[in-house]
Amino acid sequence: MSSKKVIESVYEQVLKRNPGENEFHQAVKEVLESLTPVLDENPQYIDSRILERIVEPERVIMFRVPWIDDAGKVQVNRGFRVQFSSAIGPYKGGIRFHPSVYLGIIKFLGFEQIFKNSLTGLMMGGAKGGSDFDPKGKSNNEVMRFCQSFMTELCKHIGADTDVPAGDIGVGGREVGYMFGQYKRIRNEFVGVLTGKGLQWGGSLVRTEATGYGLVYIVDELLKEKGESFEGKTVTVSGSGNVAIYATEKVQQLGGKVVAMSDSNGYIFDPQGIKLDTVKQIKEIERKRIKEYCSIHKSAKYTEGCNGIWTVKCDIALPCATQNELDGEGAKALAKNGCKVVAEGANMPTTPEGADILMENKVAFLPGKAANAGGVAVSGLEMAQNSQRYAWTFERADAELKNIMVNIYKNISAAAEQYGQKGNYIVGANIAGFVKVADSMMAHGVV
Ligand code: NDP
Ligand code: 2IT
Repeated sequence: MSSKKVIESVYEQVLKRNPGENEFHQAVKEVLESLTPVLDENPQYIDSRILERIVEPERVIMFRVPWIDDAGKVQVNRGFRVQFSSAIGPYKGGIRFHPSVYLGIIKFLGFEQIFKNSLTGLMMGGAKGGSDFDPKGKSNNEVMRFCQSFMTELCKHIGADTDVPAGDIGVGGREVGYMFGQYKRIRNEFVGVLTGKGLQWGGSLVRTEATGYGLVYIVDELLKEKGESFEGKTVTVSGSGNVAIYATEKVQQLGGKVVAMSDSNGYIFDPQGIKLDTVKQIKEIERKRIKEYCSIHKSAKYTEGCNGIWTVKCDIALPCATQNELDGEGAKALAKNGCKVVAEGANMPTTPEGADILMENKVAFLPGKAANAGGVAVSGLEMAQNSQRYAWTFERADAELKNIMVNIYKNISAAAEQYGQKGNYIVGANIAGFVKVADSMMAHGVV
């Protein structure tokens, strides 16, 4: 069978076996479509059914998470951990708490994580977990009780050399702390079983900033190649969570001006440049809505609806909120307004149509599995520090992060060029991420 036919048949099987999991279908399709030239050159991957195996998670765990709210009522959520691939290291990937979470979202994220983790050059397999629990509006005690119940089941399936979760949407330092505490209590082990830990108990410096900083480092490398820099550039950043905040911080440090940010309700536009301390206060400390910014800074305007952010004129756009937030319409608006670079801080924030439109309009497009790999990369460095029972300085962790992001840029550029698609970083990232995993699977036999 030709490579193209193999890919079509694997994709059809994925649709049939995973009905209704649209985000998973979307993520698989994008990766498979990039791989034709690799399969042409490596028929051994076809013979060994690497594609058929790589789209099937090694293990899917789904469980009940019962907990008691502040009113004394019993609540029931659903928990997930999808252990997708351990070909190049222990399973590794974040945990998402958001009401939209269902199996299809966790599978898409776990699948992407395989290739992202491979791109970091560190020994980490791919996984993702989460729950349809909504942390918004919950008290600290409710969040703690939920995290304890979630970890009471999850702790049977993870371990420092087996599977190491971390944060994602709705899971930050607070939630990692509660989950770590419960793991330690049940298993009677003080080990690096989660990353993104507090600095006093095994966390790594730079992990909080890593995804956002890494995103800006890789864009900076791309700009350098064009003889440019962030200096004087206008930037829009969607979202106002962990990734968005630290992407904004690094853009500002490098001389760029971030003029817009958002949350799931709407976006703020501040032509004088976003005052990040205010955003940190509202989002990290008070856990309130981004709209509040405008009552403090009169130069800013709030618009209801988060998709409108793509109509703001900018040189560089960094989608850092959630999947499929940048669609065809948004991509057209960006291109029309002269945007030159889009780099994904979130996982799969651009729809396939959006990505096509951006590339047709010669907008440089860096996909999430390369551009947001800085977070998991520093998670890998946290694991290394935990193994050494030693903590690196901020400068050392930051320098390692920068080095990893520069290497990712070089590797995805080289892979795109090698397979005749110079400048197509989607293809470059998928191929560069895939080959290492596929070769490892070949070496391990049929497992
Ligand atoms: P946070 O929970 O800290 O922030 C999420 C932000 O995105 C919030 O501003 C939130 O708004 C917004 N958002 C979430 N869901 C939606 C939605 N359905 N529609 C519109 N806006 C939404 O999460 P992170 O910053 O950690 O994660 C952001 C993205 O980055 C995700 O795609 C995540 O998978 C990805 N990522 C995260 C990494 C990390 O290390 N944390 C690493 C690599 C990727 P609101 O407050 O209104 O919900
Ligand atoms: O999507 C991601 O890469 C993350 N949420 C971070 C995963 C991690 O293990 O640090």
